[in-house]
Amino acid sequence: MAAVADLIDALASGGVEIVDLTQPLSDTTPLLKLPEPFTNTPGFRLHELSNYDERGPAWYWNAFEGGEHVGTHFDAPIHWVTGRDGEDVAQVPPRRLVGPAVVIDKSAAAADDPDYLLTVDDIHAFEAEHGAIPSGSWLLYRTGWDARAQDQDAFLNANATGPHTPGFSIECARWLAEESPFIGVGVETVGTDAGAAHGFDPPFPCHTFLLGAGKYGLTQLANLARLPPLGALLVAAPLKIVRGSGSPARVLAFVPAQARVRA
Ligand code: 23J
Ligand code: MN
Repeated sequence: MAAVADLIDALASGGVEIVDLTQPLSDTTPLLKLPEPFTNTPGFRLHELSNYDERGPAWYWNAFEGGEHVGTHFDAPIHWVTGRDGEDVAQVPPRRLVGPAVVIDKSAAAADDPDYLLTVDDIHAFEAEHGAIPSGSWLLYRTGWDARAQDQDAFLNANATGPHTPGFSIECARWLAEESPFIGVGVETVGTDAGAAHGFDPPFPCHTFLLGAGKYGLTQLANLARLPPLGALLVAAPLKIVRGSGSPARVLAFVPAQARVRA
């Protein structure tokens, strides 16, 4: 098999490009805000150990702290009670961290309605237009929310009735988990569920069904506008935190140059 050699050549020649789907991780990265009485996650923070100074004359380094579910991050099955007997983030097989990316663009719908919920019909319409979904794919759901990712208030888009951000319909979440060829979903928003999903039945259906089915979530993705609808390869690299429910992740896409959409 010459596939890896061909890939190395394609990377060298520019025939394949790497698109970084990761948001910067810092103390200003937006955070999920759960309603009372639930515990919220701490943000990401660096603690400087030395900076070429008396604490370490030739080296700069930091300690860091923060929740597992901060910034661009991976949700493991064990994160949700429905997946409690499933994999923690260290147990996710590497083969499941690499797969075809299927990119559905609902940024126009989400601009009109911040509570827009993706439906099974939307996914069937995508298939009719672009072709069949490969098994083991990741569904990457473009909503335009990445443009808000440097601003906590715009990103959460909360008012007196709570946060208003796009997500998946209850039926779509169930179909994704139980019937679809997808092994995970990736979103641009703070979580895989819609902002209003705490009030759905069941609450947080995307977490409930996907993680309960041993599938995965990726959040706060960037640069989905630079991917084609089909044809890119996703690589998600969460930290191998033993017993971890998730982890900040570096997420990359391998994109055939002629298929790349210029943002
Ligand atoms: C805990 C409770 C509710 C939600 C979440 C976490 C997430 O979105 C997450 O990051 O997994 S909705
Ligand atoms: Mn999460």
